[in-house]
Order: sequence, then C-alpha cells, then structure tokens
Amino acid sequence: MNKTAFITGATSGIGKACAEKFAAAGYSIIATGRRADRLLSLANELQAKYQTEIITACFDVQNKVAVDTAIGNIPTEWKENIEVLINNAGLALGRDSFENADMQDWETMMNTNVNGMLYVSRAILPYLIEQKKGHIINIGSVAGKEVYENGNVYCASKFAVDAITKSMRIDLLKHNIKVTGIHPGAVETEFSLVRFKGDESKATSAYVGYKPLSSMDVAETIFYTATLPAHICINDLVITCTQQASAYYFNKNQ
Ligand code: NDP
Ligand code: 8X3
Repeated sequence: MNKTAFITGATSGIGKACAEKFAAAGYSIIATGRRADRLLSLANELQAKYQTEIITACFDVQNKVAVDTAIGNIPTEWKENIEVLINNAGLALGRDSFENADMQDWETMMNTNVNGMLYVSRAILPYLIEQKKGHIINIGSVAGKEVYENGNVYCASKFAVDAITKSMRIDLLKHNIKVTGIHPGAVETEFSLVRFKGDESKATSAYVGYKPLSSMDVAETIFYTATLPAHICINDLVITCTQQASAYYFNKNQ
C-alpha cells in the first residue's frame, strides 16, 4: 500500500487542500468530517484526478464513541500504513466579549478543538506506535500563541492545542513519532462563515484590505513538514500572510 495520510476536517478549507496536496503526491487518503455529501464528492474528485486510493469516514470528533467506532471500521491494512495524521478539524464560534459569549459555543469549541484532537490521536496512535514511526501534525493558530480581544475561549482552545502538541512530542519521543504544531494566521476558508454563523457580510469583511493565506498555502507548508527526511522534525511553525504580523496586527490597504 501507498503511504497514507489521515486527515480530519477534510470537507473544507485547509483539510480539503491537504487531501488534494497529499493525493497529488501519491499518498492514499483517509478523509474525515461530518458532511457525508462533501466527503463523497471529495473522494470522487481525487480518484478521478489523481487515481488516489481514498476512503472516507463520517463522524463528529466531539463524540468519542463515534470516533472510536468510525476508526475501528477502517480496514486494518489502511491503519497500519498511516504515515501522517493531520489533526485539522476545528472551528471558532462567535467573537464576543467574555461576559456575553455563548456558553454552548465555548463548549463546542473546547469539545471540537481540544477533545476531538485527543480522541482521534489516541485512536490512531496504536498504529503509529506499532510501526515505530509516524507524524502527527496538529493545526493550532496564531490565536494559540497570543490572545486577542473577544478571542477568549477560541484562543484558549488553541493554546491547549499548542500545549498538548508540545507534550505529545515529549511523550512520543520514545516511539520515534514526530509531532508538529502548525499555527496559521488568517486563511480564507469557511472558517469565518462558521464563526459568524452564516453571516456572509461579517465573514467576507474578515478578509478585506489584505491578501490572506489560501488553504493551499497552508497545505503546502504542512506537506513540506510531512515530507522532510526521517531525522528532521519541524516542532513548531507559525505562518501568516505578509500583511499580518500577529493575531492582532495587520497592515491593511488604505
Ligand atoms: P473550515 O471551516 O473551512 O474547515 C473546518 C473543517 O473542520 C471542516 O472540514 C469541518 O467539517 C471540520 N469540523 C469542524 N467541526 C467538526 C467536528 N465536530 N467533527 C468533525 N469535523 C469537524 O475552516 P479551516 O479550514 O480554516 O479550519 C481548519 C483548522 O484550521 C481549524 O482547526 C481552525 O481552527 C484552524 N485555523 C484556521 C485559520 C483560518 O483563518 N481559517 C487560522 C488558524 C487556524 P464538517 O463541518 O464537515 O464536519
Ligand atoms: C484563526 C485565526 O486570528 O481568526 O485561528 O483567530 S484568528
């Protein structure tokens, strides 16, 4: 079997671009997300374009039983060939001041961005440990490096991703497993549409006045870290567009 990439959140944005990038390079793909129709069209598209071997698994990363069941149902020979796990599924919900933010939004962000990453990692890890190699790439954010106004729990969830990534790297050292944190700044995807709950004008305005990263810019960076020689591990990588210096500072066109 080909080298295999397991990608969460492959129905959109960065995860979908990763599926395309790795498929184009000859990887077999295990693509996951909640939207079954999108997984099906992704599989059809990649098979037609790159003759990729691709299987899809539809589950909500917040639900540990669903994660374990879906991963349990993936054929063992596929799991034994996983070379890279990209923990990408995630979201922000709302951008409200601490005292007004919706508690349910907070719980969904923590359950998805933190617990989801833990559940998927623990379900896949036995197969990497068995191979005595592998690479886990966790998608954090500049929001996990600095907090910003009204970023509160989204930032906290991404600080947790950063901390867990560092801990994983230490604990998995003895198993020869690489662990990388990728922390993008603004990337034009469905992220803002989700964050602003379908409000197109708020979502669009998030990308006005500067050229943000594209999902493929980030996927190419992820691919680079995943395909370095066996003895090299990029630990931590922050990537922004040129008009962004941190979570808060932009040089927007006048
Ligand atoms: P998108 O909204 O375009 O994609 C998010 C992906 O995550 C979708 O495929 C979605 O699939 C999946 N997802 C969300 N919730 C769940 C869930 N509960 N279970 C399973 N899958 C889920 O956004 P991006 O591509 O931008 O986001 C990808 C990652 O990058 C996220 O972790 C985000 O925090 C991070 N990031 C994004 C930045 C940006 O500016 N866009 C910057 C920095 C980091 P589905 O809905 O089908 O389940
Ligand atoms: C997404 C980038 O700056 O909107 O993680 O938090 S930001």
